Amino acid sequence: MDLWYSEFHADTIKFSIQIEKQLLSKKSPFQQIDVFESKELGRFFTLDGFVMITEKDEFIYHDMIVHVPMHVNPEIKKVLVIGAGDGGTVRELCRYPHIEHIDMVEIDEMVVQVCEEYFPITASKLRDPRVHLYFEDGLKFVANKKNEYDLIIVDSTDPFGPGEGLFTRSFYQDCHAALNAKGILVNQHESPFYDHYRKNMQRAHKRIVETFEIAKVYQAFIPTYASGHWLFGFASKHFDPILDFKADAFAQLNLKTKYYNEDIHRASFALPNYVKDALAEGLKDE
Ligand code: AG3
Repeated sequence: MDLWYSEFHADTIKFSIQIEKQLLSKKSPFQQIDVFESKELGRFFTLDGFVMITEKDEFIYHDMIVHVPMHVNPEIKKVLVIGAGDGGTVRELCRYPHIEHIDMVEIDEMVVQVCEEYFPITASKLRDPRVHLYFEDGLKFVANKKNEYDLIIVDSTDPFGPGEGLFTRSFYQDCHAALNAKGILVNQHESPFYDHYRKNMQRAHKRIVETFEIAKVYQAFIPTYASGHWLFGFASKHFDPILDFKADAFAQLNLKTKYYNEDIHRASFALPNYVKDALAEGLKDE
């Protein structure tokens, strides 16, 4: 059988993966969830037809969304994770013994159920005693928190459907208020390459710059996301991700990581000119 999964990366660009088998197709109250098996990328799942994780490259995204902020402030103890139903972000956070408390707020309980069944390695730490799971709207959850967290990670879908509110100015303001004086916000920041994603990136950056004292963007190479060039946002009230990078703390922890390392930490903030220009251009919008 010649079965292919295809995703539009732009209006006239398709990315396809040959499928060995479709393992699940289910509609939750929030979105369409599909799980596939493929030869090259292993198992992967999509939400509303967009790849969220594949077994082969999820380590890149999860290393970069977690280990970058963790090495800027080695005293992070209390973390809020929004979205992230597959559990990959929590799995990486749980590798730090000094993290005491993780609140994870995922709007769609079905994503967690599916990932616990089909992606046990990614979801392996969701039942760690430090992890407190809430199946509710992250927007409302964060709006009720003040001065509480050292780190907020927004591991969301793209800005439509359930992920839409997680790219708004009022959400970033609520995150700012929910963070303590040394708090850091990291978010998945879309991609600079194709128009549609670039606009999402520009809008998010403008809103974060307007809300946070320090706002930087860093990059990673994620083969299964649009263009393979993906960005993350680092925002903080206090820390600069390069000037305050604690390389020694990383060495001491002796964490084995497959993507993140000391050089990557610094280098990931070095952006190509076309990306810098697009970010600067975006600040002028509206
Ligand atoms: N979170 C989704 C990142 C955005 C993907 N967008 C896309 N493929 N168009 C990833 C979940 C990993 N925990």
